Amino acid sequence: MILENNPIPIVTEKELNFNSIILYMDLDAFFASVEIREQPKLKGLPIIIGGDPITKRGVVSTCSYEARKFGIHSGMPISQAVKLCPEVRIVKSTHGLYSKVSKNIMKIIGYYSPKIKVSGVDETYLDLFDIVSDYEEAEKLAYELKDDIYASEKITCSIGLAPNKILAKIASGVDKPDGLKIVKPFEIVDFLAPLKISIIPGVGKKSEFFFNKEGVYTCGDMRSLSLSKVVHNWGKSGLRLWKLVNGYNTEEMSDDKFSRRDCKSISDERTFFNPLTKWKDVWYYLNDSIKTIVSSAQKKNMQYRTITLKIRFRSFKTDTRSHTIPCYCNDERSVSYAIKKLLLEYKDVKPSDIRLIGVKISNIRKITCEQRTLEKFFNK
Ligand code: TTP
Ligand code: MG
Repeated sequence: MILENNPIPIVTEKELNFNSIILYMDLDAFFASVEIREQPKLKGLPIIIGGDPITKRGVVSTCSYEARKFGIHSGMPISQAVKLCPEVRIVKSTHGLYSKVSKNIMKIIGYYSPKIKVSGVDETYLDLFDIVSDYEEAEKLAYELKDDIYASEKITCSIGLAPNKILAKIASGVDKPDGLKIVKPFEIVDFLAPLKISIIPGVGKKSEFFFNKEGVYTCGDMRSLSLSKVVHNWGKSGLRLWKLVNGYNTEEMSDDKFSRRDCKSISDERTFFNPLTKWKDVWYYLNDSIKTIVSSAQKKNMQYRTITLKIRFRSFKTDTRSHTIPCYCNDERSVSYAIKKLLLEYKDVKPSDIRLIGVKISNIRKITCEQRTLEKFFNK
């Protein structure tokens, strides 16, 4: 595309292509949801987190969706919030708890894709490029992620699925709470058209004011302007918005924007303070560790290829032996078989010399929807 009287191409080849599917997850009313989980009697009530419940001083960190109906929002002075809703309950924040919940959730999300970008205490981007092949699979994965988060922490989240980070973030907000919104490349223009221009991250109150002055209230208004007018009025930042509302891919999803947070391994160990005398007993405890690990991996929908046996002797010398199998597995038999084989290498050791035994699985990956479908097909 050529800008009038300008020989430089405005839309590059890359901006015409959408190669990735980005998932953006944002927890719903995060601090409030955690407090409601801890005190179920607060469920369904307008509540505020932050400030001092006695003096009613401070600002609102967040509030329940019931409180939002009264116009209360983050950053508002509590005194003002109480005027808007006199019966609102003020709950003091429990910060240590929020970061613990956040860490657990980010760990769960890390199982889904190694390409993850945590952008806040309750928000994360995932690049699903290597994980799914279309939006249908991405949707299944998103529902699984929502279920996993709820099963683990009993709080809900909203998810946006779209071809780039900006759109995924915007999408996550439109069906909150507990929402899932998908915006496919050909839907971008219609999806954005009715939304306020300020929905686009980076468009603050000041720039919104200047856009409004030119009659631009919605993304659709911006789209209807000629490109030359946009560039003349707002330069590069205007051009970026114009490309976005016209459905071009304004963002390059390069790897370096995502850090790799692989779930590297799952392990379990047993220490014997009283020496065991028989191999049968060593095997009994090893078997218990195997069951624990396999069931944990199955719950997380993980597969693995490497199985490691760890033995610490009474002398505190520690030995590890690993076995990598050709295909990914997630069944107890494969782990048992590998551990038995590795254990044979210690047949000359006296069981009473063993202080600790452990099992670890590594070389882990999440089972994708497609792989599960294939497995179901072959197991029929
Ligand atoms: P947000 O994700 O912005 O808000 P939220 O999760 O409470 O609600 P939503 O359903 O709209 O996503 O922020 C996450 C947490 O960060 C929020 O629960 C509390 C904290 N926070 C503050 O402490 N102060 C603030 O001004 C904001 C915006 C958030
Ligand atoms: Mg949130």
